[in-house]
Amino acid sequence: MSVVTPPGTGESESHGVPIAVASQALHVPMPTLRSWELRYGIPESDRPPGKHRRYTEPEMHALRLMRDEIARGTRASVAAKSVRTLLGVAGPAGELIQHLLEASNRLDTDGIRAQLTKATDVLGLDGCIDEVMLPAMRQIGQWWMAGRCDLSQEQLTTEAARAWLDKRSAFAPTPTAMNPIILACGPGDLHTIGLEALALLLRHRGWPCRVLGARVPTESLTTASVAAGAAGVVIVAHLPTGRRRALASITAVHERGIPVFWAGNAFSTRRSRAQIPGSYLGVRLQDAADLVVATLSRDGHR
Ligand code: B12
Repeated sequence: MSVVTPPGTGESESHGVPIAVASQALHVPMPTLRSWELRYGIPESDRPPGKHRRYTEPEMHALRLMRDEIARGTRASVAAKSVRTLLGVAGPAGELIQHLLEASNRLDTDGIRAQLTKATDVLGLDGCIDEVMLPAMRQIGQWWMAGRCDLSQEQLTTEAARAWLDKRSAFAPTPTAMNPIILACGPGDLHTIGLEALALLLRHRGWPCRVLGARVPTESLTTASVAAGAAGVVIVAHLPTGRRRALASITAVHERGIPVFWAGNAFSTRRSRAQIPGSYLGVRLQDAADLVVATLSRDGHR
């Protein structure tokens, strides 16, 4: 597993520091450090824990994250899960996610938006969305489930991300395609971020987009799609309970002869994707945007 290494702190050397030094540097008792490794695998190590254990800088980083999570009141088992999520992201994205989550913890909307802008500068727009924004949202979801953050923090973070997407969309390049792509949540679904993020990526690929947003009834979707002369329609459903109604929308759009694309956790299993007209967009938004563009361009919509 690759880890994010923060700027050197002088706490460790290249071969690592003994547990006593790690304990002193982190202000965490030695037995606690041993228990984190034994019970939760933080940090991950091939070596058996013992008195000759030495902590390298990436391992110190993992321990620092664990210490800070627990200090915020998270149970050790949940903290370990969060640390593993953060460390699973390689390169600068891990650090950007961490800073975004810190801004979220401070309820700092400007800070959240600033981290997204920074992520775009570092990773490009596609990278910002797939490697920073969505993983950060998943982490917030995990915290919310564990009772580690409340609904207001989740909502504030969501709204900050949506405002950032909206602002970026206003400055997207002039479209080069004629007919718009319509994007809508399934009739039962409120989860719009993936949809709004995809619209931004499509706009940056030259496509005009109309985002209809949350809980779009099947009839409204088909009426709007026909009226706008839609080149294609994207439907997203997160909740398995909303799958049936989303499927009705997909089928209705397909029956109007409009290319239809769909995504979301409601279609996460192979079985849930069987015998649905149109194209499944997968899980990475940049790949989804490329697939939509390739399909519509091939079909002569550009
Ligand atoms: C923000 C949020 C909300 C906000 C949404 C605001 C908004 N405008 O979007 C609000 C507060 C409204 C909300 C409400 C609810 N939510 Co909510 N929410 C979230 C949260 C934290 C982030 C959602 C998000 O944008 N994720 C980013 C997405 C894109 O990531 P992802 O889920 O991993 O998606 C992957 C794929 O599914 C796919 N994908 C998903 N969307 C798209 C879109 C496109 C275009 C493409 C190509 C791919 C794609 O690609 C992703 C990458 O791997 C998630 C946590 C999470 N893990 O995501 C919960 C989560 C989705 N919510 C959940 C639940 C249960 C609810 C509620 C039922 C809670 C309640 N009891 O009221 C309601 C349902 C309301 C409704 N009818 O839809 C569950 C869903 C569990 C399930 N599978 O059934 C989650 C997973 C949290 C959890 N762990 O329990 N939620």
